[in-house]
Amino acid sequence: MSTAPATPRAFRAFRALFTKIAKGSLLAVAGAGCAGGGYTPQFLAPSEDPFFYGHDSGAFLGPIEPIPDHDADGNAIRLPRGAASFADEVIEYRMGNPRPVEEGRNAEAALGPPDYQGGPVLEAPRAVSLGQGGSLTLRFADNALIDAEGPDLYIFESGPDVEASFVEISADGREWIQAGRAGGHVSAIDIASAAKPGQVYSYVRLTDDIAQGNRGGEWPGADIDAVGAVGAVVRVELSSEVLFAFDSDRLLPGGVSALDGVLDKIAGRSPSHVTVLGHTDNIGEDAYNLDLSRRRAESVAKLLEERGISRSILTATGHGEARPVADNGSPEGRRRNRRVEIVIVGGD
Ligand SMILES: [Ca+2]
Ligand SMILES: [Ca+2]
Repeated sequence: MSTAPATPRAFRAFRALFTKIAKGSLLAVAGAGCAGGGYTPQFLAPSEDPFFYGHDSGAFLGPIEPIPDHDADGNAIRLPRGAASFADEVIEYRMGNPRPVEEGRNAEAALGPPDYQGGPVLEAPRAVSLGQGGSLTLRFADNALIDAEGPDLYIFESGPDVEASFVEISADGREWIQAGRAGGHVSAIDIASAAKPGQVYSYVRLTDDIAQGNRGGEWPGADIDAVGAVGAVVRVELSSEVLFAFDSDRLLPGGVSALDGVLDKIAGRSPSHVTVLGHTDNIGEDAYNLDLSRRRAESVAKLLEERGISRSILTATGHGEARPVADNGSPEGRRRNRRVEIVIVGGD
């Protein structure tokens, strides 16, 4: 990333451009001279309209006119879930050595849509620097990563220095699979050779390629602005307290309405697959928790079937306490872990 400050004039020009984009008055942004030009998240963030992103040799061109898909040269990116396509949670940030400057250490800057605009950090940082050899683990919460036709994952690496990172993916945050190397700037990764067929991945880990040396000055290592998943996957997590009575697999009336709410959200789509996953906290016996989570997933799947989702595209699985998303050491963490996850694939 650049450490040279942008001139006030250049910055004003950038700002005028982004205001136009934010108002939706400018759909096509031309200009290879606009290196580091960006995109303002207000543009599409409230909706789930497909997200299009133009780039040219890594220089962001901003949102472009919608086209049906990324073209043969990969010059435009289509993310069917719009702003929801991007990673939502930081799981772990391990700063490499040398470390980046203070303002490059905010790992949350890698969440949500790309918003790096070039120039100095004026307010909140818009990218996080990994530091040489450092790593960043992110989770997709309201979406997920699957292997579909073509590229499945986009890594938005920012700044004038092109810095590569290794990409690993995981379904549970514990077992990791090498998925490739993101060359820097906007990189596409096709997880086809790494992914198991039909598997849904929730975690991505990026590790700066230490072999490339320190090319980033005060921002050593890859500078991550955003990580987007291409697949049209909707993930909903419902609290077990809302769905079921204590220790029971029988749906409460409130649970039925919560599930009807989920069905309303996907009305009109024709998903290719719906997976229901039950999870518990770590209180009690493993085997008991596994069985309870399975029975609960099955109850939810049954209701979905009653509501018209074909059994042939439904899978119900329980993971017991094996896939926590929060620390079981606190009541709040345990409450988050007691959940049913519904993963709806396809039908964008
Ligand atoms: Ca997301
Ligand atoms: Ca693929």
